[in-house]
Amino acid sequence: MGHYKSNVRDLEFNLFEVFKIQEHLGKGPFEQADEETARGVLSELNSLAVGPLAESFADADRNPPVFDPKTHSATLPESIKKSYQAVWDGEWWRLGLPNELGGFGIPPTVQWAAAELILGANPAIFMYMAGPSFASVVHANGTEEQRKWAQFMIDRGWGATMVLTEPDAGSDVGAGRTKAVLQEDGSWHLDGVKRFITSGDQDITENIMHLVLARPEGPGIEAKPGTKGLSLFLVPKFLFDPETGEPRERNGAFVTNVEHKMGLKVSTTCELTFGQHGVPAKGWLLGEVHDGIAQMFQVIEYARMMVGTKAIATLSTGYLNALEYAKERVQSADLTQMTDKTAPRVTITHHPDVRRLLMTQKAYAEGLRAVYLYTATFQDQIRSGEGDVDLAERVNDLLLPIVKGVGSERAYEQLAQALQVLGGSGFLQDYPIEQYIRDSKIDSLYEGTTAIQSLDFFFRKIIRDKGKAVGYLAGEIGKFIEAESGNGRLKEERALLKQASDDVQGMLGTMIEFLTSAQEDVHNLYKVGQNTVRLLMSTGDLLIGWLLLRQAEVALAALDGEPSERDKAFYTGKVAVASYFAKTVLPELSARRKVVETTDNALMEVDEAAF
Ligand code: ST9
Ligand code: FAD
Repeated sequence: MGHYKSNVRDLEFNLFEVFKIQEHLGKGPFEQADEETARGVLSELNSLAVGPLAESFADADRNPPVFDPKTHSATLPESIKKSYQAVWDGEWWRLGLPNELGGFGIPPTVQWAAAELILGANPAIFMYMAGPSFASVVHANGTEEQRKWAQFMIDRGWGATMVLTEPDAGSDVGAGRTKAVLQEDGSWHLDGVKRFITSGDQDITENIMHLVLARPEGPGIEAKPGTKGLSLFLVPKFLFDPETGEPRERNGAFVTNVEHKMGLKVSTTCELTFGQHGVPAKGWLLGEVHDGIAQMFQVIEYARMMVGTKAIATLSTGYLNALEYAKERVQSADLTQMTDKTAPRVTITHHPDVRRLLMTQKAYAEGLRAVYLYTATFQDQIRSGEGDVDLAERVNDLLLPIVKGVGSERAYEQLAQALQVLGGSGFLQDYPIEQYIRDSKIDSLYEGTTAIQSLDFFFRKIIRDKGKAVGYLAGEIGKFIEAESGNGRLKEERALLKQASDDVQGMLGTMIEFLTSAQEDVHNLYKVGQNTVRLLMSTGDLLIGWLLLRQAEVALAALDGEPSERDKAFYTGKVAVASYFAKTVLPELSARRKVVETTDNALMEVDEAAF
């Protein structure tokens, strides 16, 4: 058996029993897909994920890509190339494509469930497959000629990158200085150095299309500061025949370093230098508009969802690996017999603390899976155009920083607990968890750090949205609290959920007061800034608590029927984990609310030297 332990049962439970996506299948843009197709996709991809994709996971970590500075090229280990080929040959990259570009007509919910399987087995493979997905952004924003290029990217299986970051422009993308100078033939010459570019070079695709943010310069072009002065340029690694896409001479975008990293080693992270090696770096403005940051956010939104799903996928396999170990590891006597030195030794699942560790991991792994799939239900709605699409877009936007920010933070935290279950063995490379921890740390950093997610959540997704999306969510949670279903067995949990919902609304109310009072004293903004991550994480816990309880309600109804023995255990686990989370995690929100309400600016007044 490979390292990857998937959880298709839970994916299908969410899709078909909780969110009931089958009601929207077989019509509109999802005409080609029915429930059987969706289940078939997950089943086939699962075989690939636990087999050929997982196979290269450890090897590619121990034998990372090799960079040759003379040729500016990165060579990947053979093992990952084999895995990549397996998923490519199965045409799984079509899953993420719109129908008009050759997609399968599968809704985003099923796409993300499928993505979890690849991301959990070997996340770098998913990232190397960016070409077709990024091509759909080129297609949506490009000129007629560029739409043809998008088709080359798909048909010829090119790689693709998103190129924002510079040494002095990380979170602050608007500080970027790379420039693009307009040429007489309408193309642009780029000049500058970008860093940390994922998949910046590799030797698995014939060409790479870099999507680059740069400052345009030319007659009549107004220079604007910050992100609004950036445009998006298409910069291929090799120039190509405009009719056939056949690669020609090398373009002047050269990889000048590949970073040595803590984890996710097989995914190349590159310094990319434009126009500084004697060959101009030719680029083409995407579309006709100077709207680079908005265009790039079409890629970023997808990538943020991807990063959150990656983190959650890794937590899930980490938990399942820890669980398997705990069921077999015999150590110590049962606590009730601790004074009897001759008492039989038991498996560690008997110890209350190991149960605490495992149940908390289960809660976050399954609760966060429900969060990302719930988010994807709004993407389904946006795609199908059913109902209030404007609201669906707002709710999707609100939930993205939770999927990405909370998903990545909780996954890393809980993976450390998964390792703890294995004791000293967890520290060894004989087990996959140490690599999971190294590979998942990046998720709270790239695609906007957690702090950036939290600022986006509060200022853009709540305040600028005038509370529409957050109001909708609060209403949905409120409806669940008021409802009676669950055989009256979820009464105590509903009361705990109500308190948690009040606490999050209390935190938000206080932060809005801080924001309002900043009109009199601008320093009150610091009180907001001290609490945005706290609000993001607390809203995440509230959503997890709510969705786990919704699952428990479905599970209780199923238990009233005649489930199989296996399903009985599954549904019983659903009720147990929801109740555990409501009783042990949700009450913590009251303390966090108090922290928000009593925030002063003492922290900001501490002299730097005193830290
Ligand atoms: C990175 C890459 O880290 C990591 C790995 C990527 C790997 C990709 C692989 C993908 C794989 C795909 C494979 C598919 C395979 C399929 C197989 C299927 C089975 N939402 O607030 P303002 C826009 S990349 C939307 O003033 P500042 C908006 O246009 C590096 N738009 O910002 C706005 O204008 P307006 C990632 C947003 O103060 C404009 O920006 N780096 C949003 O100027 C200005 O907004 C980062 O993420 C939003 N949430 O700049 C940077 N926010 O207001 C992090 C802004 O008029 N830093 N816009 O609408 C930030 O996000 C900053 O907040 C900032 C601030 C740069 C936006
Ligand atoms: P900084 O922005 O310097 O942040 C340092 C710390 O300060 C963080 O804790 C941050 O949260 C905090 N901070 C910064 N500003 C604020 C603020 N306003 N409020 C509160 N806290 C703040 N970039 C690309 O363009 N394309 C890629 O493909 C890509 N892939 C990557 C792959 C890897 C492995 C890595 C490590 C990075 C990658 N990046 C990529 C870059 C990545 O997106 C940035 O590293 C990230 O956005 C953070 O920027 P930074 O590293 O400069 O950190």
